[in-house]
Amino acid sequence: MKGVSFEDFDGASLKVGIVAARWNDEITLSLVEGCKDALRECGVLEENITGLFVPGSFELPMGAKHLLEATDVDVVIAVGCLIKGETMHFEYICDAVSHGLMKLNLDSGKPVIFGVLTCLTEEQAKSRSQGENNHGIGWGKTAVEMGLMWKKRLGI
Ligand code: CRM
Repeated sequence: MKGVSFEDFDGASLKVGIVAARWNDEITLSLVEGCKDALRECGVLEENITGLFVPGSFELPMGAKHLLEATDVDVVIAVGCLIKGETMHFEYICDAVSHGLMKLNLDSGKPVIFGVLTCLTEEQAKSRSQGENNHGIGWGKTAVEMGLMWKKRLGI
């Protein structure tokens, strides 16, 4: 299998936030479903999943920060899809979002999962957001692993 393998987690105690961009929403909605499928498989309760939409991927760090500060989530998954156009917009947003989300991880101390596809074509984005190759599944499991790690470190 390409990618990473995960243990069987018990996420029943976890509260998870998902912030998703509306740009390329056919892709991002499917990625969010992949995340939710994985969270459910790991035992995360439906009522412990909080969702928030923002306009585009550039807004994801601010949306994730809002979830961390205004709710009691243990971990946030930031979901977006950037598809390269004809200008430099793609490069600037990719750079800003990845740095913004990493900064939030380190500054807040809570895990923020990088659920952003950065694709050269729409076909690449589609193939990574559907079926068994839906990358949201891995991001959901990563959220549970990192959320449990964070709770264990705090002894809660
Ligand atoms: C995205 O998720 N967003 C895109 N955005 C929007 C951007 C942000 C605005 C306002 O702050 O800048 O919401 O995240 C884009 O503007 C573009 C256009 C790129 C271009 O070449 O014109 N693309 C995306 C995108 O692919 N994904």
